[in-house]
Amino acid sequence: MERTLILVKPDGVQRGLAGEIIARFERRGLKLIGMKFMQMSQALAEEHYGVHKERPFYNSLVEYITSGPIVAMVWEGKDAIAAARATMGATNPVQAAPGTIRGDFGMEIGRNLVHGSDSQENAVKEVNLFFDAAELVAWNRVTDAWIRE
Ligand code: DAT
Ligand code: MG
Repeated sequence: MERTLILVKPDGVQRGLAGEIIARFERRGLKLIGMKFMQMSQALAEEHYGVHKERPFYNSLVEYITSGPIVAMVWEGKDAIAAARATMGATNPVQAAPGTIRGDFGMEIGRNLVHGSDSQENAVKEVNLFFDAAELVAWNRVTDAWIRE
């Protein structure tokens, strides 16, 4: 069972696409186990995007992600990380396939609407960075037998 951190980035919230984006993960069959509406601090953004610190786009990335409220979520399921990444689409929305979140709603890499963890190791780190254990809810979903064999 995997968990992945998903963020609706500030452009997604500002454009009124939070519900649409959340619905895509929900309809896919991933299970929501944590969610909060928040604005990221400078410190949280620097920690979250620490791997990109040396990249030329780092400052604008931190500025963008802290520029307004986001929706932070944890989604759970077998293969949750890869499934969520596929639902998001390629990092650059121009290259993202139609039918993906970025391919349907995005035009630029610096406004790509959504974040999703890219590996199990990073998922664990990112979930712990945004959520306390007590904020994650274990629950039985009655439709699971129709989503999972
Ligand atoms: P992803 O968000 O698909 O995991 P990433 O982890 O490589 O992509 O990069 C994090 C974010 O940084 C990405 O969502 C948008 C921004 N970014 C990545 N590469 C970029 C580039 N070449 N120019 C501008 N922004 C970039
Ligand atoms: Mg990434």
